[in-house]
Amino acid sequence: MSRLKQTQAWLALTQHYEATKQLHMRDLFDKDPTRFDRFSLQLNDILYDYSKNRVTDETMALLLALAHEVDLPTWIERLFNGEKINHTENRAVLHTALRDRGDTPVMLDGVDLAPQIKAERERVKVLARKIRSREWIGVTEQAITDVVNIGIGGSNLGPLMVNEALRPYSLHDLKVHFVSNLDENHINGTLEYLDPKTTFFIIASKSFKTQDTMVNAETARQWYLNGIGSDTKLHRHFSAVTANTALAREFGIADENIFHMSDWVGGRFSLWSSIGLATMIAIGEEHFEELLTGAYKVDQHFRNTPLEKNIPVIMALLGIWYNNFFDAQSVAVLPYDQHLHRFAAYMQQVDMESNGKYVDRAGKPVDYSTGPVLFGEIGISGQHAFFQLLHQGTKLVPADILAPIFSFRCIPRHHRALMSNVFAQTEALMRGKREDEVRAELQKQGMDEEAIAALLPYKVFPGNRPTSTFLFDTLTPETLGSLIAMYEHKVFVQGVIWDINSFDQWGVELGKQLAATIENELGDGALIDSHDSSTNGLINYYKQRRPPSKALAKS
Ligand code: G6Q
Repeated sequence: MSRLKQTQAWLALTQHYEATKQLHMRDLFDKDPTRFDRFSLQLNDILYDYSKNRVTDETMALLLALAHEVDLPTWIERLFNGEKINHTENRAVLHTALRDRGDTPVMLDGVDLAPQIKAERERVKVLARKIRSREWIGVTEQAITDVVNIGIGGSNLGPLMVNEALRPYSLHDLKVHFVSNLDENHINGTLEYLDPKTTFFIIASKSFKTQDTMVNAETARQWYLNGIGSDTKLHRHFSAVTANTALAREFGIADENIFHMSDWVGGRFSLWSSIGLATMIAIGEEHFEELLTGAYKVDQHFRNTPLEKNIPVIMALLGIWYNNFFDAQSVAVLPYDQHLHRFAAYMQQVDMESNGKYVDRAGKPVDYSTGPVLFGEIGISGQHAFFQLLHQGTKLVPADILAPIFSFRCIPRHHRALMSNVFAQTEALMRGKREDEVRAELQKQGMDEEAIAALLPYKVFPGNRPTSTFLFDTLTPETLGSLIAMYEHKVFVQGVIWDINSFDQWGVELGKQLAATIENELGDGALIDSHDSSTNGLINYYKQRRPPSKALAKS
């Protein structure tokens, strides 16, 4: 049996689960008018209400005991101190260093990282400033009107989400686009409306080897060459963010336009690094700094606050409670702020790529469930789609709700109606609707008893469905930075408890490897038999339907 399952706290939690699993939150609230006060925390303008969770004081005490038993405080220090906790890649995990506002040096292998982080950020700022101020001119001496970030995964989802979230802070006459999909429709659909003379590309790839990004980058270069007729001023239109300077140079990018990424920043945690170039161009350096400040404030909170008042720790422990004791398989992230419409997609990567692991730090298969399936959508849209399952399905889906007190333009009618949904949903998910309540409602509508009896079971809601609510004033860069960092640290804490390495991604690497082999096999018309019958069958069907002349459309 794993060490985790033998900890005192785990054993106690197992018993506690059996003893309390039938408790209904409705009763817990009825009995304790102070529940909201006791189970909510505030950090700057973010209120975190976790009172609508299936926990008692004892549950929280046992979960906190578990965190202590796995030595969480030491792990937090290891993270911030740059220990190589990503042991399968022999790397430190220092995205926190990128947003450090303190004076204490951030040491890695005896070197203070702060000066190099500052210097690289300064280079990014200079470029962003020039493009924003129209000082940066293209091949025909015209200013840049469109910036296209070509990248995928960690080199796309974070900046894309942030750019969407902070749209009100963006310049209106400078558009920033994101291309990630290898499907040509993505890049074609984007470039179709752009002019090569006024378009600037960022090739964002830590490795500068990812097939998706490199194929799109080559298409972009060809589009530029076709439009301009030569490559003489290519350096005015192409930049790279990468840890692989040699390959960026080989691609033809000028040294002054190559921005460095370090190996101690994982792709999914890299939006704070030079990968933020597209964000800085969109929102400007001051707002980018505010984003970093928001994350830094959470870093400080996470590092220095006792576990019982520590928001990321509480988020993580609640996740463990549902995942490992209630056997919940998924979690939902539901922002009620349109600007956060890519938040769940980004968090899906942060969470699932980090904690979707089945072996522990010692390389042994775990005997407990690890990372959940994270999904999400704008809450108000979800209400008209999948909330049915949240309310009446047979699965327990703990949900996070995120909502602003003020939206940007704040048309009162919109915001009041929106927020009434936020409060109503969390209340309904928690309380449910009992048989007697449904009956009374139907009687009031004048329905006869026979019809009521037939309809009753369908209209009963069991309730007891957990939600945690984040209310923040307005989605400013600082607030966004804080929210992202809370989730990042939640994922880290869960990885510590599950004893897994949250910072590698061998599953992603596998995908890259497999596609490279098969791409070669698609290069000619010969039928193949090197795979299983399904893969052979699919490949050969494809080849027969699409003869080599078309299949070879690689150029
Ligand atoms: C993130 C992952 C992965 C990665 C992409 C793109 O943590 O490692 O999503 O970001 O595969 O990789 P490159 O930036 O190297 O192109």
